[in-house]
Amino acid sequence: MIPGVVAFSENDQGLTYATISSASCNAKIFLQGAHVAEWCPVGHEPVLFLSEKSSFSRGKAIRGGVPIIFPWFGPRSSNQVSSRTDGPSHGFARTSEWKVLKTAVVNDDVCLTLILEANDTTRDLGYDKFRVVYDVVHGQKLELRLSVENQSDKEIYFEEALHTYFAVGDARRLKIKGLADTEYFDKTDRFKKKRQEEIVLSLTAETDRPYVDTTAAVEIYDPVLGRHITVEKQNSKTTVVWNPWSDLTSKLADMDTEGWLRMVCIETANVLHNGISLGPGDAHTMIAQISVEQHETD
Ligand code: TA6
Repeated sequence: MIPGVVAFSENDQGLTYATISSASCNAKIFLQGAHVAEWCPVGHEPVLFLSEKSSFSRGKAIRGGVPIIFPWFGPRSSNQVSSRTDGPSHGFARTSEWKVLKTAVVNDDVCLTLILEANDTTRDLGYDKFRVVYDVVHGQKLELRLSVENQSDKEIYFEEALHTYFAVGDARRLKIKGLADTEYFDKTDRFKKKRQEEIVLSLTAETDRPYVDTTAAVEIYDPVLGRHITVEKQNSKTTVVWNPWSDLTSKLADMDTEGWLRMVCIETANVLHNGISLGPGDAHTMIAQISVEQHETD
C-alpha cells in the first residue's frame, strides 16, 4: 500500500487486486495470475481491452488485459524434458495466486513485483523448484518483465506469452506493422506454415498466428481511435496475433458478441520451437514495452 498511489482491495468474488493511480497512469492488477487487467496512461483512452463479460473469480482466467501464459502455450504437448500432456490450456500461471514481493514509486512510475513459486498444483503438473518473478512498471509506458528461474538440479523447458489484449476502435480497420516477410503457423488452416508477404497485416477474418523467429517490434495503427500502439520486446522470438472474429466470439461465454471488433491480441512470447530450456540455476527474462501515441483520426 502506498497511500494515494497503490491500494489493495478485494472484489465480491474474493479476488485481491491493486488499484494504481499516479500522475502518469491508472491501472488495475489482480494477484490471481498477476493479471494486469487495466492500464490507462494519462491523456489516453484505456489501452488494454477488458471484456465486460469476463469472470473475475477464483480459478477462472480473466478475458482481457495481459494474461500470463506459462509454462505451456495452448494445450500442453510433450517436449524434450517431459512427455506429459495433462493440465489447463495455456498453463497454470494465469489462474495461480501470485504474491506481491514489493511495490515502489520511481518518479511517476509505479512498480510492482510479483512472484509465483512451486506449489502443490504445479508439483502435481510436474513443475517444482522454479520461481517466476514478474516486474510490472506502470507509467506513461507499460513495461512487463517476466523472469523464470530454474532452482532445480535438472533442465526445465517452458513456453511463455504475455497474451496482451489491446483495445481498438474497429479490428477490421487496423494496420499491423512489423511482421512483413515473417514465418507463422496458421492455426485457422491446420497449423500450416506460411510467410507473410505483405508489409502491413489487415484483419479480415478469424486470425490466430504465432509468428516465429521474430524479435521485431509491432505497431498497431488504429484510425478509429486515432492512435498507434507500439509493442517492443526483448528476449522474445515469437509474436502471436489473435482475433477470434464473429463466429468464435459467439461461442465464448465471457465475450460480448461484438467484442471481437474492439480488440486484437499482440502477444510477446516464446512458443513452439522458440520455447525456452533452462539448465540448473539458469534464468531467462522476457520483456515487453508498450507505448501509445495519439494522431489525428481518419
Ligand atoms: O493466443 C491465441 C490463442 O492461443 C487462441 O488459439 C485462443 O485459444 C486464445 O489463445 C485464447 O485462449 P483462452 O484459453 O484464453 O480462451
